[in-house]
Amino acid sequence: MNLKHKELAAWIEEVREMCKPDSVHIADGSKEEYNKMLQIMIDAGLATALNPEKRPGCFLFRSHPSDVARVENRTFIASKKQEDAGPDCNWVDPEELKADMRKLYDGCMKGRVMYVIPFSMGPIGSPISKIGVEISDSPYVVINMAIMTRIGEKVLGALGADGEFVRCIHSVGKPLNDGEKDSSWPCAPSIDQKYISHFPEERTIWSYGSGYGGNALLGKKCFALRIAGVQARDEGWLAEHMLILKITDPAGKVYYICGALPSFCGKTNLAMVVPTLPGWKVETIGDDIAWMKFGEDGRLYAINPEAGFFGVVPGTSAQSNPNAMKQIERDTIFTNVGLTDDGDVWWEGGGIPAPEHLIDWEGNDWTPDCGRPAAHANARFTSPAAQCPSIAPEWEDPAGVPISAILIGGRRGGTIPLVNESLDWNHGVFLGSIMGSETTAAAIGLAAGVRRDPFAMLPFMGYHTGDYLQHWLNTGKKSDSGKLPKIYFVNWFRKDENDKFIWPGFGENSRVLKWIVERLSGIGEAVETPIGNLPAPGAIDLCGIEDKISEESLAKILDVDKASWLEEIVSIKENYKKFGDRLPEELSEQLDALEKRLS
Ligand code: GTP
Ligand code: SPV
Ligand code: MN
Repeated sequence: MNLKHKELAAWIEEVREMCKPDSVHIADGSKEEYNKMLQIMIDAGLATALNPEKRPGCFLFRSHPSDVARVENRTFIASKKQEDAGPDCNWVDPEELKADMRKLYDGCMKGRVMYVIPFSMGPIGSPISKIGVEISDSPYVVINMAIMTRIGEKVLGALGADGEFVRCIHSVGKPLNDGEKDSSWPCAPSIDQKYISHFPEERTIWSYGSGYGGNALLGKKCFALRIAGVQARDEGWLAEHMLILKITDPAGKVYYICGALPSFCGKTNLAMVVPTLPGWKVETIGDDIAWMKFGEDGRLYAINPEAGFFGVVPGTSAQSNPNAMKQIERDTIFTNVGLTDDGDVWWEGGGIPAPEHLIDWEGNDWTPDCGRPAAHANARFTSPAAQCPSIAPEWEDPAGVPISAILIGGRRGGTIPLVNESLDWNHGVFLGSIMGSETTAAAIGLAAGVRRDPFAMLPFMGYHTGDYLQHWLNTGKKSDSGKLPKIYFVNWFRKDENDKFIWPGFGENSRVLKWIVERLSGIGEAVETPIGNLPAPGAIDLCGIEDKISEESLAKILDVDKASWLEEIVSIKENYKKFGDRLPEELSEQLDALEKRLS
């Protein structure tokens, strides 16, 4: 391919000289290229083609057992000054980090092809979109990027001769000696040889040693959240870890809602939710990331910068997420699920009885009584958004969709009610700042317990969290309060004394969405409480699910327990300490006001 972009060509050459691959391939993004790469991986034993009669166009990969999720303690923000990285980022001096990584990159692609993947985050040509180029020695990354983003020639076209792009380097960190046979999932053997590094001032990402998910598909968390977060701060917009959904009420009125839920807390499920309430319809715009900018009318417009979904497989069933089940029937990549003897995939919680025998995610024989799960808890599907049955026709609208409400929430067994409407923008940002979640399988090596995860961004911060929260507060000053989205704090995960979820969740979450929409339109009833506006008794529609949840249980998860909230305040204060003098004043005022209202 002839590269018009001289800077891009020079950078490719520079990386080639450092990594010393056997050859270079610039991805054109064609279907032929995608198929050819899969064939190469099947022939090399890296991929398994599933039975085309069961799962046409589907493939299975098994990762190395050490390489199954994001590695947060190996994720670095190498800003020039340490204070700009703040308390939640692992800071390393950029020059030292580069020196260390250059040694690792030196010759790291020996025996491999170096793929150059031009990609667009967001529809090509949208004023909100941005371009990146990922250089990777992993053909798995190429085909996943082809699904998750828009890649290839059309992106080079949009980049022109001098367009701006984010430089992303990725290597699995396993050069091959002459004649050495590749393993089925090459990666660096130990966790401390893995690096997920960000150079925010240079808008550059260097990843080494992992081939999995957000560690390797650099358009996703690395670019669209950490680097774009810094760009958004500088340029006055928002890059957020949020799903985007479209909801239509029985009268035909449409609302767009974003939702910040931490990893493993229900974004993909909510984005594709099938309402159990007659007359209501939900369609999907995005399931993980939202980029939002003000339109000329003073409203916030969101795009989904991605083109595919990288969704959690275990637990996905016709019951929990029928749209995802349909979506992954074809043309989907599965990673770390079980392989049945008839060439299909199987996972726990799929609502399909376990077969008598299968090959588990580690490649071993598996039987239902063997005591090990068949699929890894963080097994994922990679599937084009366009084939999601609930995808909204306007999901690629370059102008984005106007957002009416923002949901925030996490996994909390106690204290946090099912839904809580913030009093105003600043109070909503305060609620975002105190969000937390109990530990999940989305990352390796986290301690059990609640961790505060402001706006679900804790693992995805590219700069100081105090400044980030200030950026949210500033955003609220840019428009009239009537035009800003209303912020709602939700929690599907309250548990009873037997450790069982009280709220039925999934499709029934539409009942909470209904109340939110009714609040937006002015007819929903609420009671004022010290923590915010909660649904009035009877305001959450339980019609038809009286057998799943009683009014009494609902009252329990809509209660404000003063003692628990006072404990919560102690823990929030403790957490706020880490922001030091970068804790926005508005937030300490909000905390004081909450404490006053509670006493
Ligand atoms: P990431 O892709 O890691 O960011 O996760 P996500 O936020 O997209 O979460 P996802 O929708 O994949 O759900 C994660 C887990 O939560 C799965 O095991 C789901 O079955 C479960 N889950 C999702 N929604 C609900 C709900 O409403 N109630 C309950 N109890 N579990 C849910
Ligand atoms: C998450 O952990 O939030 C994910 C998976 O969506 S990954 O892309 O690996 O970050
Ligand atoms: Mn998801």
